[in-house]
Amino acid sequence: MKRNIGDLAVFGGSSAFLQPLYVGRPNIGDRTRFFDRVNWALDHQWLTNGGPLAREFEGRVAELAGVRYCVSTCNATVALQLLARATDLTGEIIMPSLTFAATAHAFRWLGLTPVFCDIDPVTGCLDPALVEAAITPQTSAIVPVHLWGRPSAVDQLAKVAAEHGVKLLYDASHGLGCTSDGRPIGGFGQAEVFSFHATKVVNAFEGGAVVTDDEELAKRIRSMHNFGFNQGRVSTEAGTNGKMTEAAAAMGLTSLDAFDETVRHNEANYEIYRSELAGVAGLKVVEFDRAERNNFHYLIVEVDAAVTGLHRDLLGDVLRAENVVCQRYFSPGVHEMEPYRSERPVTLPHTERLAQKVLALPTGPTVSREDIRRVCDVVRLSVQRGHEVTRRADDRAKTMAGAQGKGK
Ligand code: T4K
Repeated sequence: MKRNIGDLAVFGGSSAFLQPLYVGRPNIGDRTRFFDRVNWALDHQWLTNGGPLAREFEGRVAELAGVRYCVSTCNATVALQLLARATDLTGEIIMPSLTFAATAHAFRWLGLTPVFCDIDPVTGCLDPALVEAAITPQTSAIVPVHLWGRPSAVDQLAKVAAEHGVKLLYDASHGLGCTSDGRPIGGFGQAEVFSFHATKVVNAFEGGAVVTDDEELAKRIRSMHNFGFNQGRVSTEAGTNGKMTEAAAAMGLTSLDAFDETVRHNEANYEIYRSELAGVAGLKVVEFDRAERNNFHYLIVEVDAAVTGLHRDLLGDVLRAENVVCQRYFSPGVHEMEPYRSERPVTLPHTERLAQKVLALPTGPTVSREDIRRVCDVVRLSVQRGHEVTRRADDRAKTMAGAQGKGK
């Protein structure tokens, strides 16, 4: 256990972990089942184009999401694009900025205009009143994100979308297995999109899905993700290739088999983080509504530099020196990245404030109770002695700059 600032690896102490402890380790499940499934696909020589494993995966995802239709895709970015095309979006798309760049890029890549809207500072999700104020005659859709699996204000957003006649399409990349008022994420708006990237709660190496209760929409997306072909393999409109392979579906199914176990482990990890970091002034562990189902996949802490004297970025440096590979999910906000900051500069006070504070810490089945205790030792020590850590880091930076100057 580290007791003094001098024990921190960033100041010359030994690292808390010999091997890197990552955020975003894949949830693989039983690899024998995975290889059995892949062997089955190889034996049957059916590797893609809506094969039996992809269809089974779709059925299981639809069931978990409580919807009638699921179309699996090669990733969530393409799933968002398929959805944009299949719902004939035009002009401006209102979305949050506190998200992964793909939410915006998916639409921008199609020539649509992401319009970033500020969030509710408590939930981190779109503020429906601000969404309403951002609607213009060019707006064709609202694309909220269920940030870290916490549900957006689905009922208020549905009301705004209906009143203004715009589509409501969710980026639910983080939301598999979560609920809003007991209703599963997946069934809100016209459709929702899941990601099954390697780093997600269920992984298919790379993968995504559009889920919906709208039969016509599902049919159009299924066709579009296979070059726009109809049953007779004649294209009825310009499509793309957005299909999920059988190998990806084999991984997705195996990861899904482990889903309940993964969530149980995540929840237990969450409780340990909360108790280890309880009462540390200026540090908050993200809260989930315990009346809802959550997947607890993202373990986010908020560091308030005004209270702790320690900026989130410096805490990140301290942790990385200890071999704890944390992530700034999601900072900076997408509106502060190119091309958006040049094309359409905007100020989003709540987003910018929260983006300065958030840090994702390691969780998931490969992270043990003991790992978390060691991570929390470092976090507690650094945050509680935040002013001192900052002073010492500044002094070290000045010394290094001086030494470099002399070396020239
Ligand atoms: N919308 C939202 C709200 C999203 O969060 C995302 C994806 C999307 C849309 C788009 O979905 P996809 O089109 O990707 O299906 C990672 C993922 O690449 C990205 O999919 C995910 N969001 C985002 C939150 O995280 P990076 O840039 O942070 O990835 P990277 O390579 O830096 O890895 C992150 C961590 O995961 C590291 O600690 C290493 C670890 N890792 C990663 C991989 C790939 C592993 O341990 N094993 C692995 O195989 O974006």
